[in-house]
Amino acid sequence: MNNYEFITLEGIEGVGKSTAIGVLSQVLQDKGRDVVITREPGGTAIGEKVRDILLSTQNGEMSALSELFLLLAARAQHLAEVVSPALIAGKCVICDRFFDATFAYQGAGRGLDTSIINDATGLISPFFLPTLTFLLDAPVEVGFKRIETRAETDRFEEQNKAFFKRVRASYLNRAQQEPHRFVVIDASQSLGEVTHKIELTLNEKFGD
Ligand code: Z5A
Repeated sequence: MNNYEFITLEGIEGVGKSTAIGVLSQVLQDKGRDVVITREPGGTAIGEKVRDILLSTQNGEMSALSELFLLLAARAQHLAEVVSPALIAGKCVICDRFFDATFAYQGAGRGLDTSIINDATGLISPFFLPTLTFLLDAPVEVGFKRIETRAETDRFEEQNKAFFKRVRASYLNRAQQEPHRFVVIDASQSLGEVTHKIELTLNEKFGD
């Protein structure tokens, strides 16, 4: 049994992670938790600069390995500066994406071998692993539709449907491998239904 609370949200683009984080945070604060909301890549001044590099469409020539190491550099900083201190202080950390995204995007999406990702991830020795992961799952077409009106797309959003289908399949596979950690929510449902499912899960796991 873990004595810390580290909650992550995962899913392909447009499934509603940012929206769900607001709900999660409110429910947990109502339960008396001191909540820290953060994200990857990012969450620190250095990490946000790395995020800009990763997301910029100017960097189309970036190799999959460079992408991996930039993400991990941002994560090492994030763990040291934000996640670990908050968890040690007894706070509840809610993070928009974490290491599952690396296996889904850089592994299944970009085609990097899982052993490379495992080895590289091991180098930053994440002491704290997520205790609960919400996978907001929806068909790629649903995610694409929800973000189609955005004025600008980033370097990941420029990938085709086949890329995101591989990413989605990888997430579902990871959820199947670790059913005790993952809660899969059908994100193609209405916002009200998604919110309700999140609230039910939190009440079940953290008490009413
Ligand atoms: N990345 C990576 O490759 N490897 C890694 O290890 C990590 C990250 C950590 C940035 O992530 C990129 O980093 C990401 C993978 C890569 N790229 N992609 N794709 P990000 O999380 O910042 O980017 P994102 O996934 O593109 O976020 P997003 O597009 O903002 O999606 P979202 O947060 O899941 O969706 P949202 O903004 O909450 O909702 C989208 C719209 O849908 C919005 O108008 C909502 O009002 C609406 N919405 C939400 N839920 C519903 C429901 N249920 N019904 C109807 N409408 C809804």
